[in-house]
Amino acid sequence: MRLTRREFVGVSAAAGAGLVIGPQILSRLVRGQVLQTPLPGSAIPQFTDPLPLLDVAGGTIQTLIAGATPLEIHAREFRSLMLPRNLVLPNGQPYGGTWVWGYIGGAAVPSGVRDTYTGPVVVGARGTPTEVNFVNDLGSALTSRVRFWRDATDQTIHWADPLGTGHSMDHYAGPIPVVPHLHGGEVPPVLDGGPDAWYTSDGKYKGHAYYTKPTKGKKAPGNQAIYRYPNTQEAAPLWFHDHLLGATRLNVYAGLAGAFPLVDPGLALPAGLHPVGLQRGASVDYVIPLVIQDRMFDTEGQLYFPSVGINPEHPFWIPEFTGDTICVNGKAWPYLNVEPRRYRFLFINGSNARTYEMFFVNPITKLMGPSMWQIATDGGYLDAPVRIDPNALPGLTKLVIMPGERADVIVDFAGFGGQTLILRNIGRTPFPKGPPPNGSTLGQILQVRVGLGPVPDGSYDPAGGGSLRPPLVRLVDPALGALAPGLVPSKIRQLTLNEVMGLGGPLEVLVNNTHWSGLHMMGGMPRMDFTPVTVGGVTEHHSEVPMEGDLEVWELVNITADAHPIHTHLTQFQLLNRQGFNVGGYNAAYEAAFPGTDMVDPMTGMPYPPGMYIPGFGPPLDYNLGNPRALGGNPDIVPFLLGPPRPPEANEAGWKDTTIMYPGELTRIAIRYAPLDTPAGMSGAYPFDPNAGGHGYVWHCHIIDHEDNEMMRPYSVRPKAVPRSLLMGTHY
Ligand SMILES: [Cu+2]
Repeated sequence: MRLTRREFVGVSAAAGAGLVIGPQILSRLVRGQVLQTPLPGSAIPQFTDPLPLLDVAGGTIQTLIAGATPLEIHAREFRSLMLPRNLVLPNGQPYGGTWVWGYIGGAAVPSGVRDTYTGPVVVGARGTPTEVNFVNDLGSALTSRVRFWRDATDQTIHWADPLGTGHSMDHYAGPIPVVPHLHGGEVPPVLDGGPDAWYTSDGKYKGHAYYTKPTKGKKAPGNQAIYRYPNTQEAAPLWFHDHLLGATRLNVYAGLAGAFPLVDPGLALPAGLHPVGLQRGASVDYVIPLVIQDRMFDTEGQLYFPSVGINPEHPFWIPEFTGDTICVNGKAWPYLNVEPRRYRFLFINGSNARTYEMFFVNPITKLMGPSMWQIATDGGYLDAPVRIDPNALPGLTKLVIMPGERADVIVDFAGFGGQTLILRNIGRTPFPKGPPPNGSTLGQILQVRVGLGPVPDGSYDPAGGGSLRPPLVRLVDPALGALAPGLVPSKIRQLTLNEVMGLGGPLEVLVNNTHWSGLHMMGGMPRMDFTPVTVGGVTEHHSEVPMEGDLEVWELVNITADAHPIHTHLTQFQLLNRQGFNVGGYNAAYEAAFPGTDMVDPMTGMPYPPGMYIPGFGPPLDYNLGNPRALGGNPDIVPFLLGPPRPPEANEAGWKDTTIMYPGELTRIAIRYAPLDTPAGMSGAYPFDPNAGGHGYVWHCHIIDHEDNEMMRPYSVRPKAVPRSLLMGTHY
């Protein structure tokens, strides 16, 4: 296929209109860099190439069945066919693939163009630790052919800064740093792959929280980290992705993401349900991952990332990346051939900032369906399948996932033989109040071509009722939206989600109005109500320091205009409820509580008077004593609550590690710092020290552009004095 002249003119006009020559672009031109011209998503042909499937199912996504043998996974740079393979570019050249970064299992250097960068999919088994040597073979930002990466780095935000240049206004041009994080994993803190555990491709530079399992006797190369995941938790659709401090948005955008479905050999699933798919007689129908990521491309078919910042303080960081092209498993608008029977899909929202609100529809007849049956959330199987039926108004009609969330879903295409369906997206951007997506581009995710039938199907039928598993541990009664009977939280924390405005728009985004450092402002004074924690010679000031085994209730007050997917490391939580509040009234009380300070307001040049919001001050009151009802240092939300609490949706009533916090609402979660299968009412302890090496974890917004610019806090767990079966330096 070839772009028509009209499309090409459209591309050029759009690119010209969007091009604002700011000083940063001029400086790039001075350095002789090539300016990228965007290729509008509307110019990319749709549904021409098949969706990449697992290689065990005949597809191209590398699948690694993890056993006792250690794995080696390399982060590499290569070309991947993200756009239609027969595309002719506006310059008349045939499309030859898009330069990306991806994880590839094995030591062999791949040659040629790959079908996808998604993966690998590592199937881990509960009870058998998975040891992975993550090797960084990405080279240097100076010579990388992933052009957008260097041009979008912003060294003015709190980032890894391997070369120690401070808050340089230039782009980063050194060896590329990475750090892999197992999202949803119940792992020791030194294996968490947190933002400060990064290491560069040349092996010379490391973050202060870097860790690798000791290699007996021989010196390990510096460009790798060996993580031995304990796999002690219940079966769950985990995934892994890069988590580099201040540049996760760029490393993930370049392609560093895979899946880690953890299966439980000891869990008896219903007949016809296989740990990694559906069982049909003697054969296994493997799960079809759907890693959904919006992207932008340039006229040469390369990844494009807007990098003209909106505030002079951060010349290249943009508050939220949302692209104009939908990619699934690394392909722009792919199609999938199915038979008219059941399939199992693992949805992973791997996008930077876009929320998807999805259902199947026949675009010709406009009839909606089939239903989706969700069988697992982020942290594992639900007690029973939950139907998401687009025709069931006012019931649960759409699958809504924000960045970081997963949904394990069964869809039955029986009765749809011969039809061509679309997986449609109506998620607004920003979510949930922005404009809806264009129906012909961002409103479409995947085309599903259903073959003629009927065909026999002996696989597990979620419509048949019955339970999926022994009842999961309930910290929450989801029907009531209340704590399970008899449970009393050790602590209640009431924390805020804040957006700090600059002259040109959002300047940074915060949790509890607190920077990562816990200092009042960068380079400022520590708060006396926070706990200093030193790791690798660097001191952070933690405000959330839960006791191992404790059940806490966190109430997150979203006083921003948009929804945020809040993610906790180490432990999953259960959603208690959501409740509206009088935003104007609460904001007034919140602002009034700020004490004033000698620090100068950059907007006015004057010190902040009492009663004025101070960005990055932390909470206005003392964290421990300021609000007698709840920790957190914020005025009590209770007088401002509106209406009754809303229980979680049926498909949220399981373990979650990432959940949607809507604007103007208080979202309450029940979170316990213990293995998830610890019975309710019991305290519990991890088989590893959750404070091993003195390290902590993080909790943050999973809009990656937000987490990269301060919407993330380090936290640490006070461990119990109990013997551990897994020891640092020995078992991991
Ligand atoms: Cu956010």
